[in-house]
Amino acid sequence: MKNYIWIILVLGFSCSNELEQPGQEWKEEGEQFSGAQATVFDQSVHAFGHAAPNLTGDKDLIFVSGNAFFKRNWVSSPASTVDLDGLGPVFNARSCSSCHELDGRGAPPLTPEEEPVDLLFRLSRPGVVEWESIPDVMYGGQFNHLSVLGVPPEGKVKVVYHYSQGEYADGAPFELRIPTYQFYDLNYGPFAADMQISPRIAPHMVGLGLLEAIDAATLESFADPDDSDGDGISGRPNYVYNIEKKKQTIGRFGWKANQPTVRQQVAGAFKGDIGISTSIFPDQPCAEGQIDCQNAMDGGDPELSDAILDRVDLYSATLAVPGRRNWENQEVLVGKGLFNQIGCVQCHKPKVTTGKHEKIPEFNNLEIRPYTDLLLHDMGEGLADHRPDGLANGSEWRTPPLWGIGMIETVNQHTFFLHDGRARNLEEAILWHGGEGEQSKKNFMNLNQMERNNLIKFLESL
Ligand code: HEC
Ligand code: HEC
Ligand SMILES: [Ca+2]
Ligand SMILES: [Ca+2]
Ligand SMILES: [Ca+2]
Repeated sequence: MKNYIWIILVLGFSCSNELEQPGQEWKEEGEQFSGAQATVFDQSVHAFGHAAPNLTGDKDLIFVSGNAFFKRNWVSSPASTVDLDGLGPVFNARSCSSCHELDGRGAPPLTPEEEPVDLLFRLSRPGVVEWESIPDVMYGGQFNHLSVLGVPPEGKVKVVYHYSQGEYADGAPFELRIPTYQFYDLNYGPFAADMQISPRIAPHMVGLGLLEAIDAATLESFADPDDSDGDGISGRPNYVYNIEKKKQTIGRFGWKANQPTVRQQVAGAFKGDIGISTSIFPDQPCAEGQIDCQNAMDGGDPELSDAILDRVDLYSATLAVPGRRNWENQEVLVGKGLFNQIGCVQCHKPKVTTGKHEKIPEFNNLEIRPYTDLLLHDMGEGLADHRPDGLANGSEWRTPPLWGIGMIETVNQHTFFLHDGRARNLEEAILWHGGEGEQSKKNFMNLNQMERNNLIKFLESL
C-alpha cells in the first residue's frame, strides 16, 4: 500500500511538471551535438570555419593547408607564381571563399544594379546525353560573367523581383518575392529560346564529409518514389555520373544532389567557377563556340595538382557542424514538437546514422542530426527551375540539411534562404514549399502566431 501511494505521487509530480513546461517531451539527451563527435560550439562569425575536432593523424594539418587554397586568389597565366595561375579564361570568382564567405552562405544581389557573385547560373539545352545535361554551344554549362584580358566575358545578369501577397489562417499578412533574371550585354549572341537556366546560391559548407559517410542503402531506404505509404511524400535519390568510379552513383551535393562526392564537387567548382582544371575535369571552362577562350594561355595540364585537390577535398569534407544553441529552451522545444507534428521531419530527417567513409574513418558510424534525407522532392511550380540535372527534373530539389542554418545570420550577416536566395527569412523559406511540401506548408499556415514563432526559434537553434 505504501509503495502504491508513492508511485502515484511520483507520477503526479512528473505530469504536473510537464504541464508547466510544455515541450519537455521533445528534449533528447545529446541533441546539441548535431554532428556527433564532429561538432564545434562557437557562436561567433567563425562558427562554420572549424575542423572537426575528432580528426586524427595529420588531417588537421592538411585541413589548414586546404583552407589556404580555399581562400587564395587565383591569377591569370602566365604568372610568376606558377602554382597560383590558370584563372579562367572565363570564370565567376577568383577564390572559393569569395562565394562561400567564411565557409558560409552566399547572398543574392541586394539591388538590381549589383552583379550577382555568390549566385551562379547553370545552363543547358533540352535533352540529356549519358545522364549529363547538354551544354549550350556558345555559353557552356554555366554563365561566367568574368574573364581574363583578351577574352570577352559572357555577359551580365540582373535580378529583378516581383512581389506577391498572402495571408496566414489567423489573418496575419505575408509577402513573398519572386525573382526574374535578365541577361544582357551578351558577348556570344542572344540566348537560345530554349535555354534552360538554373540559379543557385552558394550553400554553407558544414558537415559534408558526414553526409558523404551515409550509406547509399540508408538514403535509398528513405525513398518512396511511388508514395506507396500514401503520405504525399515521394522522395527519390538522384543518380549521377561518378567520374572517378566510372559509373553512376547516388548524388548527394549541390541543390539537386547533382554531385556524387565532395571531391567531384570541389573539382567541378575549380573548373566551372574559377576556371582551374584538374585530373577530374581536365578541360578549360570554354564553351565549344568560344574561340578566344580556347586559344588563351592555360596554366598547366592540369592546372591543379592532385595533391592540392586532395587538400581542398579534405578541407571541404571536414568542416565541423555547429553545435545547437538554446536547445533546452522551452519555446525551442515546443517548436521542435511542431516541426515533428506538421510533417517537416518527413523530408528534413532529424537523425541519421552514418556508415563508412572511404577516406575519413573518424566519420564512421556516427549518429548525426543533419535534418535532411538528401533525396529529391518535387517542390511545386513556384520553386521550379525547369532544368533537369541528372535524374532530377525541373521541379525537384534536394532536401537541404538544416544544421547550422541558425548561424548564417551571424556568419554572413543575412538571412536569405532557398536555392536562389529568394526567401528573406526562415518564414518565407517555409511559405515557398509546394508540391510534396504543400501539406506541411499548409499546416504551418494554420498555426497561430506564437506557434509559428516557436517553430522559427527551433530552426534558429539548429
Ligand atoms: C561563384 C560562386 C562559387 C564559387 C567561386 C565556389 N562555389 Fe562552391 N558552390 C557554389 C554554388 C552555387 C553551389 C551549389 C551548386 C549546385 O547546386 O550545383 C556550391 C556548392 C559547393 C559544395 C557542395 C555543398 C553542398 O552542400 O552540397 C562544395 C563542397 C563547394 N561548393 C566547394 C567549393 C570549392 C572547394 C570552391 C573553390 C574551388 C568553390 N566551391 C567555389 C558557389 C560557388
Ligand atoms: C517534401 C519534402 C519537404 C518537407 C515536407 C519540408 N521541406 Fe523544407 N525543404 C525541402 C526542400 C527540397 C527544400 C529546398 C527548396 C529550394 O531550395 O528550392 C527545403 C528548404 C527548406 C528551408 C531552407 C533551407 C536552406 O538551406 O535554404 C527551410 C528553412 C525548410 N525547408 C524548413 C522546413 C520546415 C520548417 C518544414 C515543415 C513546415 C519543411 N521544411 C518541410 C523539402 C521539404
Ligand atoms: Ca584555366
Ligand atoms: Ca560559360
Ligand atoms: Ca510516401
